[in-house]
Amino acid sequence: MEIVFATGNKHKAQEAEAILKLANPKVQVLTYSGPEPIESGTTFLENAMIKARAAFEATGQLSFADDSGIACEVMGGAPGIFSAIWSGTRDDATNRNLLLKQLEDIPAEHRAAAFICTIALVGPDEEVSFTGIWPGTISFDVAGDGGFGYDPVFVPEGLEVTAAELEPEVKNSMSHRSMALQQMAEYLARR
Ligand code: ITT
Repeated sequence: MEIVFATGNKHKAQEAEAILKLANPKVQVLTYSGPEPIESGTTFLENAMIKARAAFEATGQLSFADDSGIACEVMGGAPGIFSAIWSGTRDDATNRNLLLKQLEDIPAEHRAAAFICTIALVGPDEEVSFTGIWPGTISFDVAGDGGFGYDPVFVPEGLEVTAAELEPEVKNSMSHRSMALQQMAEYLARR
């Protein structure tokens, strides 16, 4: 079964391919990076739906999109849906350095955060969504060179290293994206 993944983010594409290969080997992911629709929604779900609907309309094939980000408790859930452009640029290092600066006076016990990923799946007769939440805390410094985005400043619950210090297979076995895609793979298998 072929399924289109609408994303311009190559890291997301790599992770999704690896996760879905294990979760449902019958699913073949085709990455689509056509004209990006304006993400005018106010939630991960609305933005994921906007991206998935645009891909379905352009390709006519069953399509999914991922809207994701990091939410910090002490910041009321920010950066949230604005994670990719938090500093006003799309540069990962600039974005995570700004977040570290904003939290510099916040003590360890108030640094709770979570990665959130909502996947929207759109086809001719269906519109469904799946969400994964990966809890943890924001570190005081960057560490690790794996992953992307906020991985070097995110310490998953139960671990003492950042997500960027994990092997890709380990991140993909526990991440927010993995939780959401696993649900999508199960949905596709029973459909
Ligand atoms: P597409 O919309 O084209 O898929 P994007 O990067 O613009 O790509 P989003 O609007 O969903 O995607 O923003 C997601 C941002 O959240 C991403 O750029 C990172 O800054 C952050 N993020 C999401 N998942 C992450 C992960 O697994 N590790 C680190 N940062 C992540």
